[in-house]
This record gives sequence, structure tokens and C-alpha cells, in this order.
Amino acid sequence: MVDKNIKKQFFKGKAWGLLTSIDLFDCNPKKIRNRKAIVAYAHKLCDLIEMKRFRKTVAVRFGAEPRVAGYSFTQLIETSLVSGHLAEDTNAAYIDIFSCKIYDPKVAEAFTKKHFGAKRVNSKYMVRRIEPYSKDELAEEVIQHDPSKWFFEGGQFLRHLEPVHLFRVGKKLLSKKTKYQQLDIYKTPTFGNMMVLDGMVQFTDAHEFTYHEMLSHPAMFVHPKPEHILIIGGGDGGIATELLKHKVVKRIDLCDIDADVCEVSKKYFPKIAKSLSNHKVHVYNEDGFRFLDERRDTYDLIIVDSSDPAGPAKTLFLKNFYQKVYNSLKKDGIAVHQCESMFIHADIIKRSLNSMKQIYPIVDYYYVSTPMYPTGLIGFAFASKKYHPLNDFNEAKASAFKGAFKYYSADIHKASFTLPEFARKLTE
Ligand code: SPD
Repeated sequence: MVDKNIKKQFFKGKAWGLLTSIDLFDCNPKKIRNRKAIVAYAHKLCDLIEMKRFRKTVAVRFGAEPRVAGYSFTQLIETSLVSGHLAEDTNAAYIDIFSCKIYDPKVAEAFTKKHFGAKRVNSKYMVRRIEPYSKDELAEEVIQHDPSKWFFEGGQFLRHLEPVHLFRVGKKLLSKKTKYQQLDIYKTPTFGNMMVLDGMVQFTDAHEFTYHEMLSHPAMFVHPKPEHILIIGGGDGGIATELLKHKVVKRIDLCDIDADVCEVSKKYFPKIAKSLSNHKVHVYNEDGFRFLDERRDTYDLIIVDSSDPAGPAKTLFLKNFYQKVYNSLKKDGIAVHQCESMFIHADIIKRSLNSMKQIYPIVDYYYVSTPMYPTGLIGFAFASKKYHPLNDFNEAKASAFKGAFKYYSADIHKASFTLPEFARKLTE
């Protein structure tokens, strides 16, 4: 029985043959030095994977140079050949099986390993084709080859969009259907733990700083006295952790509808979530709309650290929500909202900024470069009742924070509001 994934790749069409390369390590030295054992291998393997042998097995020992000393063999089969070299110097073996008729590479690998008494094995198979792979097929191939190793960002919000965002992942540490959304945590080999909500990446251990710093600090260095702050969303604690770097902060209210996001973050992202147990931070797991209605003229700064406009965060991109945020700000307050990618969400950005402009006298847009989100960046809407993001930027204060940040700096602050021409037009 051939593995069903391999069968699918093979029979989907355009397959010329199947190549399996098997590298064996720490083989039984007697077996790889024995011509009869090598010939027997070729015969038994062909029987096992149902290949018809053609002519005799050729096995020749080359020995002039110790580094390459050992047998090489070939066995023609009706549908191509089996070949290999058995390296005496290292007790390794390198075997290739190529056939136009399908067989199971896993069966071939297991038999080969056993026959030569190898302690370790590396093997890879490749479907060789009549025509090269198209880009779509390549992506599919990568995912199907071992779907458990890849996280393919999609979800309701992104599924119709190019480009595809792929993450190599290890173990899935958590998969939980909360009251509001699907919450998954993956361990990744390169970026640490990764949080995913409804199929969309929220942040990774390695690069959360890009997003959390840039959503927090610009407004903190524009408002002269940001003492009372509200975070809507942000249940992971990342924004609050950044805000607490500023001594001026007296109180942070954090309103995230999903209590599970907070709890799970404390367990899987303790550094990011450490603010959640700080005495200045007050966590409310409530609906943001209602929360705002009960707090008018209250905050110097409101940060909307939302997920994407699908699922529970959908309403956080609507004009009546922007109005409520405005109402909860003091008379010189600033609001900063997560506002997606200029490359693929022009419609959302334009709509959001237009709505905000009907409410606030000052509205601007800036962005951060980050590998966590599709297109490699994400932007923020800066909406302010009084202070301008550049004219009122306290550069001296920002520079004095040197060493506190990994991404943010006074120069980055200024640069991040300079947009490529096509994006600048979205803000007009
Ligand atoms: N496209 C994903 C945007 C996610 C923004 N929110 C992340 C929350 C991190 N605190």
C-alpha cells in the first residue's frame, strides 16, 4: 500500500517518476563490504517494491583512494534503476531508487536501513515531472509534503488574498475554542511561540516587539502627560508591558473581551504578559463598546490593539466605534488604532481614515516593518484631538529613553510617518 499523499502527488498528473534518495549512517561494516549482501539487497528491494529487475546487478569495489573506497552498484529495473555507493571510510551508504512506476519510499527506506544495519537514516523523495511545478503547485507541495510542519495563514479575513504567508511550525502547544474565537499556540523552530486567532497570526516571541513598541511609543512621546491609558484588545499584555516603561503612566485599563487570551498569554508568553499582574494595570474582560460608554472624557491615550476585522474585532473598525473612542478621550487625547497593511488592505485603511477625519481634527497613518504579518508590515491610524504626531513630537524625551527599545527610536518615529506615494494617497 503506497502512502496516500504520495499517491496523490504522483497521480495528480505530470509525474514522470519517483526518486528516493536514502542516506544511511553507522551501517553494519560487514554488510557494506560484502558483495553478496549488496546484490541480495538489490534483489530483495526490487521484490519488495514490486520492480522487475532487468539484467544482472553490477557491484564493483573501488579502492584506490581511502576516502571513496567501497562498493558502487547499479541494478537496472524495467522502469529505471536502483544505484548506490557504500562508503567504507565512514560506514555510510548513499542509495537512489528511481522508477517510473510508483512505490512507497517509506517501505524502501525501512528495508534499506534494516538490510545494512544502519543506526540512522535520512531520506527524501521527489516526484519527477514531465512539466515543472507552477508556483501554486509548489506551495501546495510544500504544505502537503508534511502539513504538520507548516502553518498556512488564512482565516476568514485573509483567505481570498495573495500573498500566502507560511510559517514553519513545530508542536501545536494549544488549540482552544474560546467563547469568542479559535485560539492556537504553536511552537516554531525559529520565532519562539506564536499566537494565532481564528487562523491569523497575532504575534511571535521573536518579533512581538516590532508591533507592540510601535503601537505604543509614538503617541507616548507626542502627548505631554499620558497618565491614564485605555487599551482595547491587547489581552496578551504586550502593549501594557511597553507602556509601563514610561514612569508617567499612572493607570492602564485593559479591556479585552476574551479572558482566555489573557490566561493563555500568561502561560505561553510570560515575558509579554508580565504587565497583566502589574498593580497599575486593571484588566476587564468585557465588551469594548459598553466599556467605552461608561467612561467618557477619561483617558489621555486609547490604544486599540485589535485583531483583524473579522470575528470579535469586526466592530472595532466601524465609525461608531471610532466615535465612542473619541468620546472617552479627554479634550487633548490621542487614539491609536491597529490599521492593517497598505499593500493589501487599502480599502480598510481608506475607510477607517475617512471615518476618523469626520471625527478628529488630526488624523495620520504610520507603519512598522515586521515579519509577523502578511506583506511584511502593518500600519496604525493616529487620531488626535490636539497634538500633531510630528509637530508635537518630543524628540528630546524620546532620545533620552535610549536603550529601552529594540525598534522604536526618535528617528524611526519620524520616518514611520513618511509613506510610499501610493499609501500617502490613501490618507488624503
Ligand atoms: N493581521 C494581524 C494583526 C494582528 C494585530 N493584533 C495583534 C495583537 C498583539 N497584541
